[in-house]
Amino acid sequence: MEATTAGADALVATLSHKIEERQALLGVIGLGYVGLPVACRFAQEGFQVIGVELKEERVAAINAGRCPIEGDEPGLAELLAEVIAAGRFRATTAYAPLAQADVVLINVETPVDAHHRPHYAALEAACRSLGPRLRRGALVVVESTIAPGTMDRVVRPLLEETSGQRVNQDFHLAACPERVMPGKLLHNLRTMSRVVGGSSPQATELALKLYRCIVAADLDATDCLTAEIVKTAENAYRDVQIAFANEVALICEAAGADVWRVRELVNKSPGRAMLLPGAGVGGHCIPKDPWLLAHGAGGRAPLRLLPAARAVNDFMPLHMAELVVEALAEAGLRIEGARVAILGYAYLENSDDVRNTPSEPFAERLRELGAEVRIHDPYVRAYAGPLEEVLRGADCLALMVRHEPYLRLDLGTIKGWMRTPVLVDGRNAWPSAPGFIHRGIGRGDPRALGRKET
Ligand code: SAJ
Repeated sequence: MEATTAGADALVATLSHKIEERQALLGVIGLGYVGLPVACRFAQEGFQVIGVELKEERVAAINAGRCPIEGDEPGLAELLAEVIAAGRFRATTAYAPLAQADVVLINVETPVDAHHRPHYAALEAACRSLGPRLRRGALVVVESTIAPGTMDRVVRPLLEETSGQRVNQDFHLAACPERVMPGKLLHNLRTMSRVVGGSSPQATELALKLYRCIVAADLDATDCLTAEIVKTAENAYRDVQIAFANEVALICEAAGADVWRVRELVNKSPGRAMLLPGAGVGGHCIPKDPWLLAHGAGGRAPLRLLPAARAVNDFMPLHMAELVVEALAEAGLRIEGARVAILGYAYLENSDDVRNTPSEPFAERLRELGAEVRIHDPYVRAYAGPLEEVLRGADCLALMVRHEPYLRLDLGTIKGWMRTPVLVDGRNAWPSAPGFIHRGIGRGDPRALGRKET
C-alpha cells in the first residue's frame, strides 16, 4: 500500500508540474457551446488540446478553423481560427488520442427525460469510451451539469470499471460545473467564478491549478457533491424566482392591477429583486436543472417548491393562449380559424437558441384550439423571413421574445398589415398599444374587474 501511495504522490507531482508548465495534454470530450470555448481558451494559454466530438461535420468545421456555433459569440470565431492555425487545437471523432491526455474535460449533454429523470446516455458513453484509454495519473473533470451524487454513483464507478484503475490512487476526479450563457461564452468563462469540487484534496488542488490558467475570477474549492448541488441549486433558485414573478403577474391580471408597476415598487423594498414575469421559461439550463437537483435527494426529501415552480413557469405559454382567446373574443372572433402571428421563437431575446423554447408549447396549444399559426423570428433561420408576410392578414400578434428589432417596430404600420388589430404582449414590450385590443402578461384590466363583479 505504501508503494502505491508513494507512486500516486509522484504521479500527482508530475501532473501538477505539467499543468504549471502548460505541457499537460488536454482532452475535451464534447465540443458544444461549453466544450468548444473551453478548448480554445486552454489552447490560447499554451496547452495542446485534442477535442473529441461525435458530429463529423462539426469536427470538420473546427479543423478548418470555422466556428460551428451560430449566434453572436464575441471573439470565439477569431480565437478558434487562431488556435487551429497555431496547431494547438484539433478535433477528432476518435477517442484513441485521449490515451495520451493528462487531463480530460467532459462536456456532454445531460438532459432530463419526459419523467424529469436524468438522461445520462451521453455521459455514460463518454466514460465508457474514455476508461480503457485513461492515462494513469490523469485528471478527469466533468463540466456538464449533473444531479447531486452523479460523480460518485455514475462517473467514478464507470471510469474505475472500464479502466481497471482506482480513483484517488491511479487517476483523479473533479466536478467543475460550467457557468456559460449564450452570447457571452468567452466572457463568462473568464470572468465568472467557478466551483471546483475534487474527489480528494489532491484532485481539487490539481483542478484549481488547471482552471487558474483560464479563469480570472474566484475558484471556490470544495468536494464533488457540493459542486453538483451548487450548480443545480443556482439555476433552480432562478426558476423559483421567475415562477414567483409569474404567479404575481397572474394575480395582478385577476385583480385588475399592473404587475410591472407592482414589480417596480416591490423592488424598492430592501432585499427584494423580483424578476420579470413573462410568456415562459426556456433554455438549456433553467427548465432542467431543478429536476436534476431534485433527483439528488433520491426520493428522501419532500419536494414541493421546485415542482410547483416548474408547473407555474410551464403554464405561462398556455396562459398566453388563454389571453389570445380572450382578446379575439373581444374582437368578436373565435379562435377557430383565426390567424395568429407569433413574434419570437428563440428562448431568449437577441439569441438564435431555440432549446426548450416556450413558443413551441404556445404554438401547439393555439393549433389544438384551431388557430392558423404563423411564426417569425429574426434570429432563427427557419422563421427569419419578412415580418410583413407573417403579419399581413393576421387577427392577432402574440409577442413571445423581446428581440431588439421588435422593440423598434411602429405599431401603426403593423396595424395596417393586420386583418384584426389584436395584440397579446408576453414580454412587456408595449405598455400601451393605441388602436389595438391589447392584452399582456400581468396587465390586469380594472374595467374587466367591474364587469366580473356585476
Ligand atoms: N426569464 C424570465 N424572467 C426572467 C428571466 C428569465 O421569464 O426574469 C426567462 C427567459 O425569457 C428565458 C429563460 O427564463 O426563456 C431563461 O433565461 P435566463 O436569463 O436564465 O438565461 P439562461 O437560460 O441562458 O440562463 C443562464 C444560466 N447560467 C448558467 O447556467 C451558467 C443562469 O443561471 C444565469 O442566471 C443566466 O444565464 C444569466 O443571466 O447569466
